[in-house]
Amino acid sequence: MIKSLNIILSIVFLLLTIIICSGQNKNLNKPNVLFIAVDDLNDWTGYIGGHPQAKTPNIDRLAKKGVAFTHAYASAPLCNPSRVSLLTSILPSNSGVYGNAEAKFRKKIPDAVTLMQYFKLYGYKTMGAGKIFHGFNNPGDDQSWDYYHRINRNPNLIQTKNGKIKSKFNGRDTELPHPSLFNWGPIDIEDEEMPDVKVANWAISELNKKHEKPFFLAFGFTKPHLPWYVPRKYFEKFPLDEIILPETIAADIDDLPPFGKKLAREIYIPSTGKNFNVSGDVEHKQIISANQWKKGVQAYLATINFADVYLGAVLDALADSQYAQNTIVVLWGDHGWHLGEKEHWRKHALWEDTTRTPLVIYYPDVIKNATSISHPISLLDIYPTLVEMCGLPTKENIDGKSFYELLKHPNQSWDRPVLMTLGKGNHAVRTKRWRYIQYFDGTNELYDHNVDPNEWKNLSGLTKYNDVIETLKKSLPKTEKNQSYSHSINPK
Ligand SMILES: [Ca+2]
Repeated sequence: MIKSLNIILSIVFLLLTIIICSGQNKNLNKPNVLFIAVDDLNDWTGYIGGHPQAKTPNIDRLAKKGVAFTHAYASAPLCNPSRVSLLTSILPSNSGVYGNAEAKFRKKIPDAVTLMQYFKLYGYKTMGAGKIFHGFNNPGDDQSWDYYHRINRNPNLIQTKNGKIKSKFNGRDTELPHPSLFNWGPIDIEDEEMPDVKVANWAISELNKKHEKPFFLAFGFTKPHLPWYVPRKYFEKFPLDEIILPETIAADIDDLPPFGKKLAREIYIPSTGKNFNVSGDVEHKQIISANQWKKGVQAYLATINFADVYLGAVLDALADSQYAQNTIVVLWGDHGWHLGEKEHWRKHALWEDTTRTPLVIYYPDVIKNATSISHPISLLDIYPTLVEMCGLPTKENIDGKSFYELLKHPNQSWDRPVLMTLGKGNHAVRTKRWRYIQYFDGTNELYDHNVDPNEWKNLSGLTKYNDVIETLKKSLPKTEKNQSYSHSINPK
């Protein structure tokens, strides 16, 4: 009797051991995620071809190895709403997070479960550094991280006082009349002093460690965000007399509605209601009159190249690590940037150049790597895609939709229009062929990307496109969360 009880107990113990071990193995077999954000990087990457002089060999080699999206778009053309939308998979119109003033996004969406939080919930170790949410060196959300690594910044590098940036380093060569944030120039310091390099080195150190659980390792570079101060050698790769300006046409903005002109010439900040010209005149005019256009282009190219070098260092570390074969790499930018197209600089608008970003996903042996996809894709959809790729339960109550099937079968049709938002009532809808923009006052723009990739000719006034517009309008949000101010139209 006792003997048979012992046998039964042994069998039960054995079964329990098998169940527990298989559960652990299931978790151990989950892929890791290396999640890379690059701040303010537009389509000036080699693989997208937004500028012929862009030098991004490391992004390009990842693009060549993985699935490279040539038409990925942010939900909002501004850091905070774009990042909150990507990291919660909730559209700005459904969260009310329209601008940078709502960096504390949980005031608007207290119950949102961020991407990292969701992975943490299902057994992942989540670690971050740099700029993932809005703000460098700011975890942004306590619930998202097991560990967030703060960088020791060199206090001499950039000091801000009363909104003015002072640099103790020689070599700054901008002559702009408003040197607060909008500034650039070579600086004479070692790369290792740059905060982004410290972020990259931290990510490398984590890739060299043994982790007991699958990890979600996120890091975000703050370059090429302004100010474009990077070590001199990066500027020297782009001689000023060889700089090619972006393609533009005269009077491009003449066919824009008043609010479109305002977005082109002013800096429009949703959710504060402020719109301003930094020194009372149109920024583009100042840049031209101070002979700074080529210098700005040079500085942006140099700063992109700097970020690319250290992105490459992390990718090399991954390739040399024990995680090379079981890690999904996701590289994204948070929105686009203008450098004089439509007389516009910076972000804060709804055109192709302000909303298009790089997006590359690499997952060894599982997806159709070495592929390029030109279907428009929203960064909003990264969250559910990663959830599905890692075999986690489907996340309910989000706006995003997984495109994992597209990663496996890139030749399939894919016609999910992408929605972009700049404050309540201002939206763009992008399909493979069209970009439709509608502002809060009902004025609109329409561009045909089959013949007009630079969005030079606004077709919205032509009656023959009425049906096209009606179809595109169906993708605008049906309801929208409020924002706390009303728009003003006073274009200069
Ligand atoms: Ca035009």
